[in-house]
Amino acid sequence: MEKHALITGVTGQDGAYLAELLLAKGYRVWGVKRRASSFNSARVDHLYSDPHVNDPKFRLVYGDMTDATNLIRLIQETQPDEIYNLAAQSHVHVSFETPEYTANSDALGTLRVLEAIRILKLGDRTRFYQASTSELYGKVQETPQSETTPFYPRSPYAAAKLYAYWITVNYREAYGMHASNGILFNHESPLRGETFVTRKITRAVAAIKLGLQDRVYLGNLDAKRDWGHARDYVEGMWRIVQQEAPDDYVLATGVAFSVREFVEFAFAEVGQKIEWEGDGVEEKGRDPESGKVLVEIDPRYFRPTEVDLLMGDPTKAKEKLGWSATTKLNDLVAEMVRADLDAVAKEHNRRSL
Ligand code: NDP
Ligand code: GDR
Repeated sequence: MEKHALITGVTGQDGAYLAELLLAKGYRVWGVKRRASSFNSARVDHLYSDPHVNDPKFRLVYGDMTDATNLIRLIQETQPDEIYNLAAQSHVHVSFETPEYTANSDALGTLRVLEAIRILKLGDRTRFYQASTSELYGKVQETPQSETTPFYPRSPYAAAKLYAYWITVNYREAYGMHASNGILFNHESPLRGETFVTRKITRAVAAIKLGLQDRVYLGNLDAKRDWGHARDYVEGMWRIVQQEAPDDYVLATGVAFSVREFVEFAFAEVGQKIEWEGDGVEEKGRDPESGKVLVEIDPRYFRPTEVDLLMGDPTKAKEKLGWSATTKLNDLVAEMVRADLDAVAKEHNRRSL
C-alpha cells in the first residue's frame, strides 16, 4: 500500500532531503510551503512536476504554522499516514529579534498540528514526527548529551522548541498518539541556509578563493558543535517514525569541533592556511604568506546567551534504530566548499551577463 506523508517546512534544508528520501521509498508526499513574494521552492523544484499533465507523487500545498484552520484542512484533505513537522523559524540568533513569532510558529505551530490530528480523529492512523533539537540542552548539564540529559534552553527558539518537545510527549501519553521527537544535533549540507555558520563560512571561502570577497565576519569562534550531514539525519527521522512504539531519540555524530576549527577545515579545502592572532573581538585570521586578514570578528554576531558546547550521545539511536551518522566532518566540509565554489561562480557569471 502506498503511504502518504505530509511534510511541513518542505522548502527548508531537511524538508528537501526528506521529500527526496520518501519519494525514493515510494511514498506520495505533500509538502507544505508558505506564500512568499518571490520563489522559495528552489530546494525542491527538481522534485516537482506539473499536476495538470500527470498524477505527480509530490505536491506542494500552501500552509502556515500560524494558521490552525489551514493546518486542519490540509490534514483532512491529505489524510496522511505520517506527518513530519519540520517547519520552524529555525535561526537561534533571529529568535532573539522575533521571539513572539518564533513561539507562535515553533511552539504553538506544533500544538496546532497535534490538535488537528486529534480533532480529525486521525490519532490511530497518523504518525507524527517532531523536529526537536540539541538546543534544548542549551547550558549543558552533562556531556555528551543523551535522551536523559536535563534541558536548559538558552534562546527564545530553544524555549519554543521545549514546549513543542513536551506537547509531543503529552499528546503521546494523553491520547495514545504515535508521536515521537527526534532530538537532532546540528546537521548541514550544501542546501543549508546561508546564514547558519557552516554555510556562511563555506560560501565565504568560495567567494574569497574566487577573488569576489576579501574576508568573512563571524561571531563566537569558540562555540563547539556536533555537525553531521542532513542526508543521514532524514534517514534517522524516517526510522524513528517506522518504530512500532513512539519514542524520543538523539541523532548525533558523537564528535564536536569548534567554529574556529570549521573555518580552518573549510579554508584548507581551497589550499589556504589560517594563522590566528589576538583574543576575543580583536581576534583575526590571516593568510600567513600575504598577511591579508581573511577572518574578523563582528560582535553583532554574538548572542545574548550562547550555547558553548553540544556533543550528542547517539547510542540509543544506534541500538534501537540501527542508525548512525555516516559522514565525517571533513567530507561534509569538502562537499559544501565544492558546491559553493560552483554556486558562487555561477551567481557571479549570471550577474555579469
Ligand atoms: P530551515 O530553516 O532550512 O527550514 C525551515 C522550514 O520551515 C522552511 O521550509 C520554512 O519556510 C518553514 N517555515 C518557517 N516558518 C514557517 C511558518 N510559519 N509556516 C510554515 N512554514 C514555515 O530548517 P532545517 O531544514 O535546517 O530544519 C528543519 C527543522 O529541524 C526545523 O524545525 C529546525 O528547527 C529543526 N532542527 C534543525 C537542525 C539542523 O541542524 N538543521 C537541528 C535540529 C532541529 P521558508 O522556506 O519559506 O522559509
Ligand atoms: P545553531 O547554528 O545556533 O547551532 O542552530 P548556527 O550555525 O547559527 O550557530 C552555530 C554556532 O556558531 C556560532 N557563530 C555563528 N553563527 C552564525 N549563525 N553566524 C555567525 O557569523 C557566527 N559566528 C559564530 C554561533 O554563536 C553558534 O554558537 C542550528 C539551527 O539549525 C537550529 O535550528 C538547530 O536547532 C540547531 O542548529 C541544532
